[in-house]
Amino acid sequence: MSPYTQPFITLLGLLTLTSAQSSTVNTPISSSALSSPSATRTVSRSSSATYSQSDVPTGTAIAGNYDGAYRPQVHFSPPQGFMNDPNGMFVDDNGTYHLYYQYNPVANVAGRQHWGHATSDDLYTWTNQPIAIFPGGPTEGVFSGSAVVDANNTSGFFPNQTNGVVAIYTINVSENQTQHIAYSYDNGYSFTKYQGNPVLVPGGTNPTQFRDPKVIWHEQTQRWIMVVAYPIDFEIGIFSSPNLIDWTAESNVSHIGVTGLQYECPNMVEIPVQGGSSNESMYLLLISINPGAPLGGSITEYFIGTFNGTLFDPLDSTITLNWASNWQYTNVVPTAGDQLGDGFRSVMTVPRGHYLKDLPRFGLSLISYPWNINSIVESELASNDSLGNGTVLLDYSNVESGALYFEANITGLKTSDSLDGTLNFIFSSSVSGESISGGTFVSSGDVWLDRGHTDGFSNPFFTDKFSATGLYNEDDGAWRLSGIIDRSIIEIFLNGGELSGSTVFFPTRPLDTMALRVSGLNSTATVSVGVWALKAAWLDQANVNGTVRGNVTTGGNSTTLGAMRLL
Ligand SMILES: *[C@@H]1O[C@H](CO)[C@@H](O)[C@H](O)[C@H]1NC(C)=O
Ligand SMILES: *[C@@H]1O[C@H](CO)[C@@H](O)[C@H](O)[C@H]1NC(C)=O
Ligand SMILES: *[C@@H]1O[C@H](CO)[C@@H](O)[C@H](O)[C@H]1NC(C)=O
Ligand SMILES: *[C@@H]1O[C@H](CO)[C@@H](O)[C@H](O)[C@H]1NC(C)=O
Ligand SMILES: *[C@@H]1O[C@H](CO)[C@@H](O)[C@H](O)[C@H]1NC(C)=O
Ligand SMILES: *[C@@H]1O[C@H](CO)[C@@H](O)[C@H](O)[C@H]1NC(C)=O
Ligand SMILES: *[C@@H]1O[C@H](CO)[C@@H](O)[C@H](O)[C@H]1NC(C)=O
Ligand SMILES: *[C@@H]1O[C@H](CO)[C@@H](O)[C@H](O)[C@H]1NC(C)=O
Ligand SMILES: *[C@@H]1O[C@H](CO)[C@@H](O)[C@H](O)[C@H]1NC(C)=O
Ligand SMILES: *[C@@H]1O[C@H](CO)[C@@H](O)[C@H](O)[C@H]1NC(C)=O
Ligand SMILES: *[C@@H]1O[C@H](CO)[C@@H](O)[C@H](O)[C@H]1NC(C)=O
Ligand SMILES: CC(=O)N[C@H]1CO[C@H](CO)[C@@H](O)[C@@H]1O
Repeated sequence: MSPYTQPFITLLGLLTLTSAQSSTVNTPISSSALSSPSATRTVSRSSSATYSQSDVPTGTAIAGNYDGAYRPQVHFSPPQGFMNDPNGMFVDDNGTYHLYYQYNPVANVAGRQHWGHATSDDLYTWTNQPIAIFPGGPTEGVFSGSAVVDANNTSGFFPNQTNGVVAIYTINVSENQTQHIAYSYDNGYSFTKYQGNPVLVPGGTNPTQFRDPKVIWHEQTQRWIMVVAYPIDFEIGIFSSPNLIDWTAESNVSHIGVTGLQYECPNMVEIPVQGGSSNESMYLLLISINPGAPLGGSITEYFIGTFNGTLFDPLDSTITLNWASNWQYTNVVPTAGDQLGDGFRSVMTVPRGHYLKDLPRFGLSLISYPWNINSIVESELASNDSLGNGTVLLDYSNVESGALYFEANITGLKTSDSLDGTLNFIFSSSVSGESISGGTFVSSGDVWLDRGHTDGFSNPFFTDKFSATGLYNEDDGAWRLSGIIDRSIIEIFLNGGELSGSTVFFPTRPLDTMALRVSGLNSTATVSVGVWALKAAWLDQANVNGTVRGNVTTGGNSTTLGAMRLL
């Protein structure tokens, strides 16, 4: 029985460039022998207590108002308070996806970190669950980590079941960061902390900088593998364990790629290669850097390699969810109102499917496309399969979600001589004229996004414009752009995800008009366009007051947030 754990990556950054910009760092993993930082298991027993502050509810989901102008309808955002990294996604044996996330339920800025929890059957429609992991005391933060299904009871925590879940996470105190585990008998809804925590403590000279463990099962060596960051040493530690409790240092990956100021949230996943021999797959090591990205702020970069040359049974496509924000301004974006409960902060991207593809010039590259987007489509708004040079104009003010998916394919292209013209889109407000625009120049391969014409937020780090360059592949004879816009976030994908970018934006009035224009195409080319309204996955769950209550079947604790105030 093989556990099906879903990898997560933490995306710090408004624009994820998953091909061109990262090609310079697209190098094989080089594992060097363990150098300075090291870690050992401690035998000291620390508190396994769960400390819940009086203003943080236990045993009940926090309700949220999902009816705001900035509330995305097919993207995950927390009921209230502040969210950052996704943590420990996995699928339980019921087929339900579990998302945990870095969550401060008591303020609209990062601070008192818990593991928030939500579940979904389709990754677009979410049910908020009670907070899953609480700190052990007032000075502790439960930082990022991951979760695995211990199907074989390697830990010994699960004598009677094959669906036991173990969460592995960082406990942050001002003196140090250590790795802890907690186990769940009920498919990941509630956790018991391990009595022998911590299971891994920092060595070296920076005890306060050792975090974000990501654990996978390594079939070939029949043991658990953890990647964990030594952020300011620019090292990723690789550890192994037979039981999730005792960890042995294996190797370090040092100073690869763009280092920024810190390495964070490493992730290692196995990923299929498209067009390779049927069982071919490789390992992908992802590292978030913060700040110091080429486009400003924080990004995730990836490295493709083998992990001792092993091949697994092919997995289903890798799916990731990403935090769509940026540490340089995430604590101040205008989605939260004055008081806790008026709004929320931070949004995850839509789920993305991934595979590796050998692209001309770039070589093996990570492809990212919106996963199963058709499952959340409500209706078709426009369709034209012979647009040529022309415009699709659309008033979508009556779409309840305010969320659209669109595709535009230019086909019939031949040699690079035939690459001419532009394909542009603009979403605007019929009231204020504010807009988000973007598009692609077919001849140069450039793709761009501009959020500068929205007036709801301004900040020196809130970059106006983004661009990247894709490459035409003659074998495809096509140039494709698709995207999702959802009230305050837009995600675009070039050529099925060879390049992708996500950006948040904050107009003072809702955007309600779409125009998609094609001009200057070669006469051999044709254009097909489709635009679809997406469901209001959150509002469909709301009561008459727009409140989404989450899982209310758990009973337990009825602490309410009525008296809470912004800290
Ligand atoms: C599994 O799904 C069924 C049907 O939705 C539900 O009744 C049951 O509570 C779920 N079990 C767990 C452990 O979540
Ligand atoms: C569980 O045991 C089976 C049989 O020994 C093995 O193939 C599999 O890799 C193990 N998986 C985990 C997660 O322990
Ligand atoms: C699970 O592990 C515990 C502790 O090692 C052991 O007592 C129990 O028998 C194991 N259960 C199974 C089903 O292997
Ligand atoms: C496992 O089952 C045994 C026998 O029914 C029971 O005594 C024990 O409490 C169970 N353990 C857990 C962790 O549920
Ligand atoms: C980390 O700091 C805590 C609180 O000050 C202390 O009790 C603990 O021993 C420290 N752990 C390590 C491994 O240094
Ligand atoms: C259109 O494309 C063809 C190649 O298919 C090329 O020979 C021709 O010059 C192009 N026309 C223009 C006006 O660029
Ligand atoms: C598009 O416009 C260009 C000139 O701007 C023209 O050469 C071309 O034939 C037109 N293409 C189509 C498909 O109508
Ligand atoms: C665009 O191309 C993709 C990939 O071939 C295809 O799946 C999709 O249906 C096309 N969309 C439109 C609107 O033609
Ligand atoms: C909606 O809000 C009104 C006014 O605050 C309140 O009386 C009513 O109980 C609420 N309805 C629900 C279903 O919460
Ligand atoms: C609510 O939580 C319980 C566990 O506490 C779980 O069994 C159940 O499936 C959840 N229901 C929904 C709708 O998520
Ligand atoms: C309910 O909350 C109180 C205060 O936070 C806590 O002491 C108690 O253990 C909780 N009960 C349950 C069942 O979670
Ligand atoms: C588990 C395993 O086979 N590890 C090997 C991975 O490759 C290095 C370098 O060849 C070996 O030293 C390890 O023993």
